[in-house]
Amino acid sequence: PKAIYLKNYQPPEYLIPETRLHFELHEEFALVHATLRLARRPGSSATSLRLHGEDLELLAIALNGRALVDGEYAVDDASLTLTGLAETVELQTTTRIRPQDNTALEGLYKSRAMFCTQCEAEGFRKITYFLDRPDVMSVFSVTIDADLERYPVLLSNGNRTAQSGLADARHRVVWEDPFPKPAYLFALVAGDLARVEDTFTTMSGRSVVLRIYVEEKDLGKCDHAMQSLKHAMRWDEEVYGREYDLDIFNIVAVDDFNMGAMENKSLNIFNTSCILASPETTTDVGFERVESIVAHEYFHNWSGNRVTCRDWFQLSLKEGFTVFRDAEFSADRGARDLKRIEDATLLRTAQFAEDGGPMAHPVRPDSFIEISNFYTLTVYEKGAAVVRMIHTLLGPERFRAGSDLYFERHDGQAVTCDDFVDAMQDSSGVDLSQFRRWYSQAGTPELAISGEYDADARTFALHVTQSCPATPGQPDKLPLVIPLAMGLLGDAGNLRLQLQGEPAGSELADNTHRVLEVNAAEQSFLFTDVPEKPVPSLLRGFSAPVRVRYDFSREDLCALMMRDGDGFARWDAGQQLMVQALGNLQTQRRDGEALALDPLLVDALGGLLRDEQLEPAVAAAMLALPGENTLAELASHAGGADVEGIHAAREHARGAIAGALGDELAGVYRRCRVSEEYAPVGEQIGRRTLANVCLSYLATLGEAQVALAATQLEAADNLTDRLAALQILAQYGEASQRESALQRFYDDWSHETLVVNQWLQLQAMLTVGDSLERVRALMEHPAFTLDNPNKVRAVVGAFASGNPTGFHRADGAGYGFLGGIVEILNRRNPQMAARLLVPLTKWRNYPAGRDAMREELQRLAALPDLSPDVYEVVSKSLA
Ligand code: HT7
Ligand code: ZN
Repeated sequence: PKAIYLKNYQPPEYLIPETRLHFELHEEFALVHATLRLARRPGSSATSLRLHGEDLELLAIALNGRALVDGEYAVDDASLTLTGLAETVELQTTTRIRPQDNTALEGLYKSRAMFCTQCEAEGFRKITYFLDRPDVMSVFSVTIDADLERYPVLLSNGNRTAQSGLADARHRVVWEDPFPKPAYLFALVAGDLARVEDTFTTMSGRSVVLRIYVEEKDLGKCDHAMQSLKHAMRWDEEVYGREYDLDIFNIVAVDDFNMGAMENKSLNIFNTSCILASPETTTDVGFERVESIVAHEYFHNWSGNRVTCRDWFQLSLKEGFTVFRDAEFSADRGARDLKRIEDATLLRTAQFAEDGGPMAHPVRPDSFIEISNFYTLTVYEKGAAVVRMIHTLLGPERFRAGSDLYFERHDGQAVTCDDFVDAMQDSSGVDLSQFRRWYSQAGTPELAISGEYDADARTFALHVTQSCPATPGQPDKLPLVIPLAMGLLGDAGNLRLQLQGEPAGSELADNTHRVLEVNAAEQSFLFTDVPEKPVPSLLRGFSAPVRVRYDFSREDLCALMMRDGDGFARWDAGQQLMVQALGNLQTQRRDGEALALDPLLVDALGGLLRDEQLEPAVAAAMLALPGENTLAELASHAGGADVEGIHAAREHARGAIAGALGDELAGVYRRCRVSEEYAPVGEQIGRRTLANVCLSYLATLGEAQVALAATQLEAADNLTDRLAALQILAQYGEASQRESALQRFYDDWSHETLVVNQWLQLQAMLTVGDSLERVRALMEHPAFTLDNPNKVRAVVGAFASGNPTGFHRADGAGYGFLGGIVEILNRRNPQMAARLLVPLTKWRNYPAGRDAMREELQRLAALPDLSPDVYEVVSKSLA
């Protein structure tokens, strides 16, 4: 497989202003009749054209109505080439495809009894010959013929313009989408589906029909998604001035889907796990995920569909911007600090690891072998953080003006990340030329900061040095523009700030908060009139995707944790204190000393538990220890992660905290367990989360406390409490208790696939006994199949990335197991195979497992017939 490069981008020689497709769906195959109006691009003089096409059987081909014969065109396994073309031509092809055999879930495939499509990024070429690139935008009309009884519902993009009966108990429906779109936004669905329907009146007074199609049995689980959709539509009008543009918006849920959802124009297709929600089958986190993914896909209608990407190197143009939009939507709907905590945790744990690993790439990659491998945390989450920094630097009003200009300038176009930044720069007058480096430079920047207080001069200086480690292909880095949100904490709270160079007594709305613009390798910021030696509160709200190093004392961290004015900074200080304490436990363990948890941390947590004013959700976040993967990521910079040591330290800390604060934990647990009708709303979610965090600490104390989990499991009326209790029983209960609770849960819920998947996942992450043995047994369970991505993620994915001690066991069997699954999926579902591989690519971070992990990658590298997806990940991670 060959890499392709951004620097080699060329516009297409021909455009396809109009596309007519006629599908004949049958049980063994489908026929696709395509009529394409091809028009030479103004400025091009080409007379030949290479169309993309894979896994297609070409049955007929005609140009301008004349059938072509052998020699007048050329076909290979990836393309169809035409020569001697006039300026405009009409190409007709008929291809036969086999959706029933399509296990890769790209293009047209079958999910259970229904046909559906997934065309992003390059799936359309598996449906028909086409210019399958996002800068070729076409107006589509689609005719679908299928058996009436099996497939009464036939859907595609746009408006339904005709329907009729056909011979042989078949029927036909025609859809026309007036908006030109790239092929990756094409969608088709055929099935026996039920639907819920609602309407939305847009800001200009148009009524839009909203429909969610699901299997009949799931009709009762669509309410939350429908409400989420309506909230998202209103929010986009209010915050961005963006109105929906068709009279109908459809969502379809499918069981077999490689990712979460897809924003096809007016026909979003969702993984059932991201759309269906009910208290019995969905946790609080699941409800929040449905809301944010429904919003994300809806927001793409403008940021992605009306204005799309010129090429796939620009993927973050739509994904970074849309993730930023959905994050702000969620923050507005719920608790802003908590959303920032979740997003920062994801970035720090997984994106920083990606940015420091062998697959590191800029937000706008320079090259790729397989684009499916670049739907990454860097493109999505770091890309969103980059857009957030523009928002911070410009402020909300100027950012909105930039967004308006972007949509006005580029509506109906396929554009680049630079076009987005240009619009922000042109509308605000803020020079963003240096800022653009965020798009081209990979790696996580580091800010080394020190503070210097001069009591006589009453000044406090912050000295900031920025650096960024080398990444593959980028040995040298340039300074970036980094907005550093901060404050100064004094004895009685946050101090008023006066920055040297600022007009004296500047009357800012919040005079205890500043955003410093760091833009050079070394810089100092001087605060004047500082009455006492302060503790700096740095990177408030996670204002940039960077690491900060500051030599805080434990007392400083405690002060920030208990008293800073910024919720995110309080949480962050607590996490740093925990990281230090857990690091000390690891050192004690390595040195064979008795383990002793930092009493300062225990005191601080006690203070949190006693603070009845603190919001439960915030208390829960502050009480939770950093995860094992977060600790491993941090340790990868200090000689490598000791998986066993991290696990042991965490378990010891949990026990020590529970031992010292048992009464407080039990009190808070009781206080939070209010009996009320379940609703996935902020206040209730906060109480449940806090109760379950307390329970997970208490369970380390022994049988009597584990019994609390058994009682909770019995009494729970919702999956959040049930699953939390089951997890605790299974992890801390005796073997017989574990097995009977797990079996009973399965017996109760075996009819609900999505609940069973969560049951599988919970077990794949248990650390008691032989985890790998358990995972192998789960794969033999009738509820498991390798053909369903949700099941594979629940068992194999959860084991490899959510069960570090099991996966990294000393004999290397975890690595061999993962490699074996990747080998099986390599051809069956290359996208899944490549994604599953990611934990193995981190081999340099684990001194103990390094050789065995690398050897497993080498074994895979030597296999014949590697898919480009797997080849790219394996070869880059070994380089
Ligand atoms: N834009 C969508 C991406 C997507 C995808 C990409 C590759 C393979 C399968 C896929 N399914 C969906 C999802 C989104 O970001 O909204
Ligand atoms: Zn997206």
